[in-house]
Amino acid sequence: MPLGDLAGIVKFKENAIDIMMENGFKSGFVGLIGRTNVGKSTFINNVLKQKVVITTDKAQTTRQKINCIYTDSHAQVIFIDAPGVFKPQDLLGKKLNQVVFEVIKDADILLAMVDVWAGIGKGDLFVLDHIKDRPQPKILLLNKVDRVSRQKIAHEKEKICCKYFEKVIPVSAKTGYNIPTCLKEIKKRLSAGPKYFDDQTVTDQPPEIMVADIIREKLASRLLQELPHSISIMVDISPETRTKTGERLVKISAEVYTEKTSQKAIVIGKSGRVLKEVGKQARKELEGLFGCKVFIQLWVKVEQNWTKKESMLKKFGYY
Ligand SMILES: Nc1nc2c(ncn2[C@@H]2O[C@H](COP(=O)(O)OP(=O)(O)OP(=O)(O)O)[C@@H](O)[C@H]2O)c(=O)[nH]1
Ligand SMILES: [Mg+2]
Repeated sequence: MPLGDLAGIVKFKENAIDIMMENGFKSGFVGLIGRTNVGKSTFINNVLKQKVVITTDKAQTTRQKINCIYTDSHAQVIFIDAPGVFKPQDLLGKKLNQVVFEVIKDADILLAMVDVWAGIGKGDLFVLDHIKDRPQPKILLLNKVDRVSRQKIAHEKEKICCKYFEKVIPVSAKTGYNIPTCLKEIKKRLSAGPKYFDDQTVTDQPPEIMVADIIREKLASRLLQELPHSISIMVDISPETRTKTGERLVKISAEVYTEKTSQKAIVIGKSGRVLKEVGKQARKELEGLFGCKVFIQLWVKVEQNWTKKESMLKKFGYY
């Protein structure tokens, strides 16, 4: 990081501490913890009222700890979107679970989430068991209540030892039901603290990760259950240029890695149809994100068994 930026951050933090002293400003890090697919990332997007993290109906969509920032005049809540806990089948799966345990250890408040529509299973109980003795304040969210009856919610709740949680809140991450209540309960439990990020910042993800995730999301929706787990994407963003007609243009080159040659063929699709459609959808969303024209080139590569290789996980940024 250039020294100029660093000095700016130090100065910014001093200012933030002044705000805290004057106004009783509160802030803190809230870890979202749960089995894969329960709706953690959907919940964060709804809290922030914009899409900040990707969501899919496939397992282990989230692959990094991602800070997502909610700010109002009284508080700043930094939600840590974590990977979902899942029985690991390979080194990638193990690594993602490790990330969850780091978040459980480091967050100021723990927000555990279960999916009452799918029902509480062994995976949920495993997660809840790991956080039950943690010293942080803990809130339990019963998600996807838009899809179930009151009786079903009560039935699922009985499977959980709720006494470890200061609050149990039925929510719908999709419709926004009870999200204001969640925010109120979280803010009550925050300590006085600085504004770590300015009011406009909603995430601290590098653009390369956001772009790679958006492409992975579009691809995952077109692939069958296990295949999205075998995909990793590396992105290069060129400095902004201009189109022939003078419009701002960002050029993106993305390498889509699969684990097997057979998977490469599926990702490309018949006559390149899958890849073409993924590129089109991703470009549309990225033009909204960057606020300018976007040109994407997608290259599909095979890296045999990368999910089982430490060196490859490092290359792809999972370490
Ligand atoms: N009906 C309904 N569907 C939801 C709700 N919340 C999430 N979903 C759906 O559940 C699926 C998984 O959502 P995600 O937000 O990606 O889940 P996640 O917990 O972040 O998953 P991982 O990143 O894999 O851990 C998506 O298809 C969402 O649209 C909800 O409240 N109601
Ligand atoms: Mg997620």
